[in-house]
Amino acid sequence: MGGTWGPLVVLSLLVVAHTYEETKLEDVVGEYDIMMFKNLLLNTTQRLLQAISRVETTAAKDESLAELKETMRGISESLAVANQQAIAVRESVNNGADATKTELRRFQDQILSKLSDVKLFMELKTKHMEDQVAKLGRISVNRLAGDCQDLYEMGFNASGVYYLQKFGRQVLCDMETGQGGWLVIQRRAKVVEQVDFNRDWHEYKAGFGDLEAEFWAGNDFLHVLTNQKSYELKIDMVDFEKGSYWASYSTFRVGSESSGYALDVGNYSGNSTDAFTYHHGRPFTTYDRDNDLYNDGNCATYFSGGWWYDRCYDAHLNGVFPVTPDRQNASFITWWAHENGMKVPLVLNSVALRVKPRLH
Ligand SMILES: *[C@@H]1O[C@H](CO)[C@@H](O)[C@H](O)[C@H]1NC(C)=O
Ligand SMILES: *[C@@H]1O[C@H](CO)[C@@H](O)[C@H](O)[C@H]1NC(C)=O
Ligand SMILES: *[C@@H]1O[C@H](CO)[C@@H](O)[C@H](O)[C@H]1NC(C)=O
Ligand SMILES: *[C@@H]1O[C@H](CO)[C@@H](O)[C@H](O)[C@H]1NC(C)=O
Ligand SMILES: *[C@@H]1O[C@H](CO)[C@@H](O)[C@H](O)[C@H]1NC(C)=O
Ligand SMILES: [Ca+2]
Repeated sequence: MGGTWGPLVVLSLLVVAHTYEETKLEDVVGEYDIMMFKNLLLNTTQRLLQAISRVETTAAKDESLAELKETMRGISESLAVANQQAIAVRESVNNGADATKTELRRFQDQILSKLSDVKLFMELKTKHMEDQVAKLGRISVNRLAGDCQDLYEMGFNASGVYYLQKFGRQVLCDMETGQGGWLVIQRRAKVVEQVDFNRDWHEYKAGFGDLEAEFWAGNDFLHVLTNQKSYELKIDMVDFEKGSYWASYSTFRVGSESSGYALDVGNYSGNSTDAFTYHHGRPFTTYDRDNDLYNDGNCATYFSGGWWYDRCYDAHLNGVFPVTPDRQNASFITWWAHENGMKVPLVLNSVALRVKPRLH
């Protein structure tokens, strides 16, 4: 809709300007004033066109276009009034009625004051519109949320499912842990219906599950998300009998599909063990795409669930949910820990992976 009226109104503005020429205003007012006025028209038209093209590239254009339209209509009306005045002057000059030098000067003054009204009006309106466009630009371009931290900074401080305009998708935000602004990229928990994480490449690529329950955000999304800023990762885990643990990584980035969504993770801190750095640099593997380093088979087939397998894992957070936990079953959601110098598996019945822009 924006594309249709904009140029039309500008056109009518130019037509009005052109009519001024036909009435030969130069005969009535000084040539210098006419030139000034034409320059003003050109200038404001130029600015309006620039403003329109900016508005047309922004997202929330409807309101601003309605406003622009109104502004342009106002300007056209004022110009039409000024034009009527000019025609009246010319007619009275042509009719010769009272065409004395003093009368002519009186008309000249009227026209000039009208023109200066229009000039003022146009400058005010153009300025106002430029302000509107600038404001719109801030809202729709700079404030296009790309993660939960952006939303948090916009004042959204309640945890829950939000719509991320930048990526046109829903995400789960944790606005309460730490300073808020955490985007949950994976979650496992005891729910009414456990989600099957043994999925193929395309399902891991697109993401699956239920943001209110268990889900995987999707490898394509992880790639674009973690490449817009530098992100940290926090993993919260609960072993079915040993309680809770956390692991943080100040680097977390996922490569593009052509890299196999290669994992860039590093700089552990936490109160569990660093089981994830083992997977650094590895591409993603699913049962239908073997990118692991295990030569005799596919880790995703052996242990269930897509992951950045090596040969095969120290952390396995997309494994089978342990409905009946068993520390010997390597298909369950697992995180290798150390206990009294022994390597022991944590079997998790609750996990969440959250990312947040790293604060420098
Ligand atoms: C229009 O005039 C303003 C000042 O009145 C000036 O800053 C601006 O550069 C001019 N724009 C054009 C396109 O001539
Ligand atoms: C969330 O924001 C509202 C205002 O938008 C404020 O009243 C409230 O105290 C905030 N809550 C927290 C936990 O910061
Ligand atoms: C790890 O940290 C969490 C959160 O601070 C705490 O609840 C938990 O008890 C800690 N676990 C261990 C093993 O220290
Ligand atoms: C590693 O993490 C610590 C604590 O979070 C931080 O102070 C340090 O700058 C990080 N180092 C790198 C290389 O990112
Ligand atoms: C491990 O758990 C999976 C899923 O419940 C099951 O299919 C498999 O048979 C179990 N393996 C062993 C060795 O118990
Ligand atoms: Ca293999």
